[in-house]
Amino acid sequence: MKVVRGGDDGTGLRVGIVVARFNEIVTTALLDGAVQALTHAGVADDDVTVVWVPGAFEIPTVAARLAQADVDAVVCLGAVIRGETAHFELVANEAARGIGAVTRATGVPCIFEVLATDDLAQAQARAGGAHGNKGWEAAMAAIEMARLLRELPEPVAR
Ligand code: INI
Repeated sequence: MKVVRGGDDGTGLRVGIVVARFNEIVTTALLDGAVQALTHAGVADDDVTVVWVPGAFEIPTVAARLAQADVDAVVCLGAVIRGETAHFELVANEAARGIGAVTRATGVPCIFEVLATDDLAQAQARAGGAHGNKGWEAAMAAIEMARLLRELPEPVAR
């Protein structure tokens, strides 16, 4: 039996972070958590690229560009907070759909950490508050997936 686990060693990995400006008080905290986690895991500062986009809807476009360039994983950070219109649903759904499409099309792990919450307090609780920092968790997931893919065999032509 072969068991493959990715582990948490970020040494030598190149990581892109795409972060939305919308609800910046939350996303800045997610970004802080993600950067701290990458540093803790051994990712070199020079191997981290942070790109700010207007909102969560724009994340997939930049995630695709980074994934097609030279990163081992992309961390996607945003905060969608429920308002009074359906805009919330549209933005959250498109961000999820778009990031999922990029990761499957490119084969590069694109970690989905776009919070979708009913209010600001719920978001802040997950961005360095009572529920921890989802940015940290996202960064660790990126490292695990990047390492995992290096361990797995390359696809073969059939
Ligand atoms: N973008 C977010 O990142 N979070 C939100 O809560 C949000 N809401 O609720 O509107 C939001 N909207 C902007 C959207 O992501 C795009 O930037 C905008 O529609 C332009 O394409």
